[in-house]
Amino acid sequence: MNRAQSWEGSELAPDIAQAKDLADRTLTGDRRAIARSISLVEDGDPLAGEVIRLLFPHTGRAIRVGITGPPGVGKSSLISGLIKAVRAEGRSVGVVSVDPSSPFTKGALLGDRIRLTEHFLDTGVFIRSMGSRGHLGGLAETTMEAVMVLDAAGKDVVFVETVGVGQSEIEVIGISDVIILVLMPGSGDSIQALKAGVMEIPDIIVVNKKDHPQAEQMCDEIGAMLCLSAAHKEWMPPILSTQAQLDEGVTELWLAVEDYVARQRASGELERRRARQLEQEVFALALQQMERHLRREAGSNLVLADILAQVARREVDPLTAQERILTEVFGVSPVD
Ligand SMILES: Nc1nc2c(ncn2[C@@H]2O[C@H](COP(=O)(O)OP(=O)(O)OP(=O)(O)O)[C@@H](O)[C@H]2O)c(=O)[nH]1
Ligand SMILES: [Mg+2]
Repeated sequence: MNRAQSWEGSELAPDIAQAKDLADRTLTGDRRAIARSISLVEDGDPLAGEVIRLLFPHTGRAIRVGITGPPGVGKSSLISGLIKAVRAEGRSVGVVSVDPSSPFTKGALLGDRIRLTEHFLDTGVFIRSMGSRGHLGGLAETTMEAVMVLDAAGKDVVFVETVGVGQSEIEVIGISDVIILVLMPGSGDSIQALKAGVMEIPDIIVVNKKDHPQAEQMCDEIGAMLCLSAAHKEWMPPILSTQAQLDEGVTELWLAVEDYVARQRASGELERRRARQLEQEVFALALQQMERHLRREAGSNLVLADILAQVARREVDPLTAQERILTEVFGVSPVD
């Protein structure tokens, strides 16, 4: 029984009614409603869950483009150019720009303000920056939900910008239909990204700042690395060079994105990728819940407490304990 049904009388509970009103307005593309929905998500407000529940059936339309790469390579500048390309096709745009290092980004980052400023008055564009505060589920969760809000609100294309060298790109993988890795010549971070085995991640690689003298060399190096690391893969990411400040190469980049998504859609891989991502999300949430369950039981379940005490006395090893917890406490058999 959901909460709406459990509310006595014919009227919905006030918070449910509020969530419904907000979701309805978000679905019409109302800017203030979108902003409010994302704020709820960001704050981990209990109402957010209800809003997302209502919005979820309306998601799955937007193309989600993840843009990742080391700090300062030109991700925001590229997004600004890409927005122009998408708007020229008459399509609407959402941008979620994630800065894991900053807890203070509500509103917009100063840099992005400057970079994306020309789009702020365009009602077909919604831009939002997010920091790392709030939410138990973490930034990946918050970002995913923010993207869902924009998707449900009817944005045709949603760009997600994340800064990263190495690990933090992983976050964008679970929420993108296509991933663009941006690197730049002559930067230690970019070289480090190459070394860190990040090449497995992107569907498209961009070497931005092609006005830099070492740009061509960088493209060659990446090409060589790709040949080594991605030879076995079905898809060899194209390497494009751009000069984001002048919007050079950006139209070509947008065409590459559209081409990639069209291929994925035609082969059925887009649907499979989305299904895998959602499965991942469901499992992550279920695991969180199971962990909470286990910790709660540890305080009250006598069998579990006894097993833990035996481990503490070193009479039972952790592996055996774990097997016994599954069978004796939860009544399920361990899986190899
Ligand atoms: N020379 C040159 N500079 C560029 C180019 N593209 C962007 N820049 C500059 O590089 C700097 C960083 O650009 P951003 O677009 O903010 O880069 P970013 O990757 O979004 O940066 P963070 O979000 O801070 O990681 C800015 O000063 C840009 O003006 C380019 O093609 N050539
Ligand atoms: Mg940026």
